[in-house]
Amino acid sequence: MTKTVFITGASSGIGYDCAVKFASLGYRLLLNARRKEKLEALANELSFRFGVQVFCLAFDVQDRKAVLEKIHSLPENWKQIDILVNNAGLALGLSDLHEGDIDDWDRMIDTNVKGLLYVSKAIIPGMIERNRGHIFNIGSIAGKETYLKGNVYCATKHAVDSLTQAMRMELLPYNIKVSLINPGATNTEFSQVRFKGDKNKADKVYDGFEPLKGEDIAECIAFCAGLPGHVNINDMLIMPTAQATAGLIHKKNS
Ligand code: NDP
Ligand code: 8X3
Repeated sequence: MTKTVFITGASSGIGYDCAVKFASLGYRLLLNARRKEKLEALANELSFRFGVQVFCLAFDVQDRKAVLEKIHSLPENWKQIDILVNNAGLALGLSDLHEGDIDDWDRMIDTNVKGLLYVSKAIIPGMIERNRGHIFNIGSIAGKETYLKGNVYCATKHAVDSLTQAMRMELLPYNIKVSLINPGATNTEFSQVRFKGDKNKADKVYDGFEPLKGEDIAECIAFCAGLPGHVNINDMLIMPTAQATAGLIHKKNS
């Protein structure tokens, strides 16, 4: 039977490229993000290119009521989710804690941690019932290391690491795989969001070296998803060749 993958944050970047990759492999797609028009454009493109079924679920993962209502009211033939990619997330700002914007902290915590929890809570019971499933949580190098001025964003990604370990232990009796995927610098809309639309600042992040692309991460996730039933990748750290640690990037002309 055709497998169904649910991807949060599919309107851009890593989530978008995961949607393309899974569609190319013949999966049915449930796509989430807030920007409905972007999701719909992607859905049309993928069903046209790959002949796959796509269902769009536009909601904000921070909105607990919307998450539970939208997922619980999925049509019967879309309820069996085989793979969940918990990808929606963001960084806002880059500053010392004492100079940080509390609204930015709330949005990062509400999206990266609470959003991931709400979506997981809505989807895991079905996986338990069916005694199968695979959950991918998108962590980060920022969840393995803490870097200067990254305080709250790094804390949210450390929380994703911890929650992934918790899920893996709890879901062990139910044959559910749980994988943590940790990208290093990946050129998406991430830095534009972090710097609130300042394209110059965002572009500088990726100047002078070759960052990862969303497709690189999608490729790794698809590899993990395609392994035999008895094999799970618990934790994958994927870095640009030019990046050794969160803060150490070898840049030309620097
Ligand atoms: P993008 O900004 O390109 O994509 C983020 C996606 O998340 C968008 O589709 C956005 O859609 C969605 N999103 C954000 N907030 C919400 C929300 N509240 N509800 C639903 N969807 C939301 O960035 P990336 O692709 O780079 O980021 C994807 C994940 O990868 C994030 O968790 C990020 O932390 C992580 N990551 C990124 C790295 C990088 O260097 N880029 C490195 C390591 C990890 P919309 O705005 O339409 O809602
Ligand atoms: C995104 C990577 O290092 O810019 O998680 O925080 S980093």
